[in-house]
Amino acid sequence: SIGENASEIGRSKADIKKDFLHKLFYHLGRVPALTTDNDLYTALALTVRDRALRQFVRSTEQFAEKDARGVAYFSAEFLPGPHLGNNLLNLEIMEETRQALAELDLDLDHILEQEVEPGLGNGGLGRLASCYMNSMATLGIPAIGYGIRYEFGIFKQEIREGWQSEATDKWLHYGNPWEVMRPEISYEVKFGGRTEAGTSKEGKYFVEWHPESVIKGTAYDTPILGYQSNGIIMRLWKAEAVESFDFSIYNMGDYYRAVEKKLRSENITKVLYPNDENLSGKELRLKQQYFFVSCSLQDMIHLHLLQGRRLNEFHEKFSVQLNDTHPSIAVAELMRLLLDEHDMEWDDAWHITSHTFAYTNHTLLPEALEKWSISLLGRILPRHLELIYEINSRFLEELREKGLNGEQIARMSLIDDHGEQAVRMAHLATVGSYKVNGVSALHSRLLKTQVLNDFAKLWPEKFTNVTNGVAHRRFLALSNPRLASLITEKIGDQWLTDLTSFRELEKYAGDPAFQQQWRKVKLENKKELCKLLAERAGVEVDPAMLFDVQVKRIHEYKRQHLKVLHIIDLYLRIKDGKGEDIAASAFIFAGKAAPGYFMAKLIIRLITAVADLINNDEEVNRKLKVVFLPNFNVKQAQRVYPAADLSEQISMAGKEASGTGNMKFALNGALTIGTLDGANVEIMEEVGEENFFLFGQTTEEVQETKRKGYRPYEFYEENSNIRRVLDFLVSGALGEGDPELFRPLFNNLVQQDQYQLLKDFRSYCEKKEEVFKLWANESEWDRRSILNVARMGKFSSDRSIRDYCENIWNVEPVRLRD
Ligand code: 26R
Repeated sequence: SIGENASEIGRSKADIKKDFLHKLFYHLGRVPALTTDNDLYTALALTVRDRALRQFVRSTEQFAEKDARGVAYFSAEFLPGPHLGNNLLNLEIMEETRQALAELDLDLDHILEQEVEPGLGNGGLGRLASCYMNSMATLGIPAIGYGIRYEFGIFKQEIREGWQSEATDKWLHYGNPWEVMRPEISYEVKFGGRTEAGTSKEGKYFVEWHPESVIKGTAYDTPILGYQSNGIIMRLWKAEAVESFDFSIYNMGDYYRAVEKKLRSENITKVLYPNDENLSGKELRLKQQYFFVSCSLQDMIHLHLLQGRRLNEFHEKFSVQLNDTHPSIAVAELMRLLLDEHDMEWDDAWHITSHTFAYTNHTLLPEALEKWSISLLGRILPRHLELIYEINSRFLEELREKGLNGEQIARMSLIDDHGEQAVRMAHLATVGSYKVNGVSALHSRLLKTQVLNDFAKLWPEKFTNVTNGVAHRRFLALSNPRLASLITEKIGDQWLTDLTSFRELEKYAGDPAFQQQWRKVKLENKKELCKLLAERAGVEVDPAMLFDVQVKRIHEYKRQHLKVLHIIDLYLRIKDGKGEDIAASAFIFAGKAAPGYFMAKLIIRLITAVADLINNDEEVNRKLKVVFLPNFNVKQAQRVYPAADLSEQISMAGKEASGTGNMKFALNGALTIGTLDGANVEIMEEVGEENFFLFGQTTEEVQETKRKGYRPYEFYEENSNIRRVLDFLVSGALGEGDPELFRPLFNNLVQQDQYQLLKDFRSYCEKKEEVFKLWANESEWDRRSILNVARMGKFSSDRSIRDYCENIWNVEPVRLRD
């Protein structure tokens, strides 16, 4: 086999050094005197990529040998973060590499810094996909991740005069050493045009699709390693024109038109849509979704047939996980491929399709539930619209037979008839899947009792939960090496493959010597973050302060402004000379706002305005600092979580599907202040109520408040604290003295307050008092911090993937030989 015969790639210091120099000279053609930092990075990346690809080839051979059932993870977003460090960790050659470079007078950390990460996702959902890739590889799951190779990922955030501004993310500018282009793995994808039905000579009904245009998708593979040996690939599709333009055309006009056509084709994978949780029905986005789904399904069918299998058993060999509804057009596309391109009958095709897909829902927010208008679908994907109508009419007929009434049937229809007719993609995904899951216990419950209630009543066995998890190797072993080695000294290193073994730390929670070491690690991490804060935000922070951190996409439901209102409250108290009980705190924020989301951008402006005010006020700035760290991404995240004392998870209950940052913070020893939302509920369950700062209304209370008619203005009138803080927003004290700057926020809070900030404000402030009190008691704080970490076992993405294997995929891990 290739894997076994491929020339051995060594793991020793000498091997790595030799290969690195080889890449530098012969791959990059560099003489030592002219070598740049990017050359060094690229040479090392290529050295490591060889080893990663070897693991991938070996794993693939063994999966094939076992004829194992596999998983295709369909995701419009992946946020892998920097590859180099993670791959060194997973290959267990970090130290050898460090030494090899040191012998060449090179510093590994400096080289690691050079990597530009692929920002091919918005936030939680994309990062989750990448955590799952690492865990699937680690556990030996035959898996492939399919997605889109965006030329421009999530925008780069800069702060200009306090406002967010967006710059394009040119992540491919210096090349991408991790990917392997596969020009021979490419598929054609059709768009537009019309369909034509006919009957063959044998009397068989068929439909032909005469598209307006055809675009080619080419595969780019990136190896993703698991811990100790196994590797899988993330296969991303890039769009190109079908024929590179026709050189036989001598007419200049046609020549340019041919070039134009090529450029238009490549548009499809140009840029990631930066809208988190808000849909605008963009044609190009629909094209992106269909493009990657079609390439991926064609690729799977090709592989399946190549292995000599029959299409009838497609669903026995593959499970396709739909990461939210973004790839849900796959339901119609697989039907099309089976019916129109592989001559199957409807019932057989539907059996295969509805036993292939499983759908994960990641949000309950109505504005984030995808809908595509019938007119747009009909124009771009005419055949799919027909198929969706057919799926729907059969589905509704089934409901009628079951005796459901007209109202129920209209609610469940794949077509929304209110206003402009549109296809409800969550309904299509639910009908076309054999399993549907939410991403935390609470979210899955709400999914069943609210958003998809009718479906859950119809098919109770279809619905399940898989609580999210995080790649603890990246978010602890790699990013917090000090804490990782302190823990390993105490309990050994089996936690790298079994996070539940952290339980053994519990017995040291009260040990003063251990607490002291624990505290020292946190302090060192905070000192490092301080350097970053000074460099990127221009704010000097004392590492002894309480680091109170909220990092996540900026959204009203996540309530970054709740934290800001509290900071203003503290500021006013200090100004009144009543701040003795306030712990010296650094309030750190980071996160991107969708470029068209006015309120979110105004919240960023509010944070920078409050930061300016407080950081420059001598009376206050020894007690409080406020920092907005620009351009939060995976690389920054890895420096933030290890340095946090307090994790802010303060969304309105019922709105945050899970959260995964909450897990990363707690894993690194932060205590959480949070609501009973998403996975916070389960985190609190695991760590114990007494080790968690809980505040705010429950989901049921939120709904009750709304039902009774919530009048936020009453809080403004009746609570003098709230009034003082809100009035301050429009007093002219913030943001260049313009009292109108934050008026929209003020109005929104006193008039609507859709996310009930004012209702939860008092409870939040009271909890903060408890936080400050506990902070004064160092050893008790440390004890709770240790207990939090000790009880995080459940939140490894290894556990999530095991859950998917058991409850959804019915896939067995393959024990791999090296
Ligand atoms: C339709 C389009 C506008 C769109 C909607 C939503 C594009 C992107 C998203 C991203 C959303 C679904 C997302 O990232 N959701 C987050 O998923 C995480 C992983 O499950 C959760 O932890 C988190 O609570 C949830 O907000």
